[in-house]
Amino acid sequence: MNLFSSPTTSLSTRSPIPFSDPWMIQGCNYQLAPGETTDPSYYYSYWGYHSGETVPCNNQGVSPNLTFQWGSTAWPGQGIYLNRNVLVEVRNTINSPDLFHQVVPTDANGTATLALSGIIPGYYTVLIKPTGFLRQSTNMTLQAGTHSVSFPMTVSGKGCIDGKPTGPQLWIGDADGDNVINSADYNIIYNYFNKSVPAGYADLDGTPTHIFDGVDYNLWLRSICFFGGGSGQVVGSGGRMESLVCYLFHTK
Ligand SMILES: [Ca+2]
Ligand SMILES: [Ca+2]
Repeated sequence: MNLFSSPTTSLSTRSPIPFSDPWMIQGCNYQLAPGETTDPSYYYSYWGYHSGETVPCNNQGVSPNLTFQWGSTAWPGQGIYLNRNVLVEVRNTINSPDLFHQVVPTDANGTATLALSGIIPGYYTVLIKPTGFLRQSTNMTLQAGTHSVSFPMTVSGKGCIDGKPTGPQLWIGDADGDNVINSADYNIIYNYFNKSVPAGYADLDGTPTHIFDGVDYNLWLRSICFFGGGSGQVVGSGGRMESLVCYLFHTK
């Protein structure tokens, strides 16, 4: 990390490179210097306010806690149940590998709390995937302490007939858990229609009986229609899932 730039080898002419406070060393929050402001043009003393001091490191070794809520508490009344397994992932960016992942069950309100073990304070992409839904993501700062975040698990698509914006629609239809809605999910619903949802597959509406029926089929069909754009498939945030994650996703 370059903190200063200089046109010569003389450090006395160095200029600070702007960055956002608080900045960190090995995951430690470095406090503002006495009198320092968050103004990026703040002038840093030649001698440095913290010269020779131990870096404050109150946060190091403490994992952030995440409390998240997905969906709407109105959904159970509409037949979509929120108490189901949810895969939680933390990445540096949407396309980088998982730094953390864990499957956690949410309660009837779609809420769960977990410790993000090994995550040092920083700015991250957090992704969740409730069973049956496609993955959604958000970017947020994670530090020691508890963080709350919500995921709507809805997306506005285009009407199948009129092509007009649909407004928020359920981001649902992934029966086999690969983060793609396509004919493979249709075949599963078709093959097990009016039967119990087999192990390894996700009931879409999450009714206590866990049966594939016309409700699940309609949820799949609406997503293909609203989000598929005629392509016959819909891919969730971060792309198709890897087999390892799929395995975790299906493990209770
Ligand atoms: Ca799928
Ligand atoms: Ca069902």
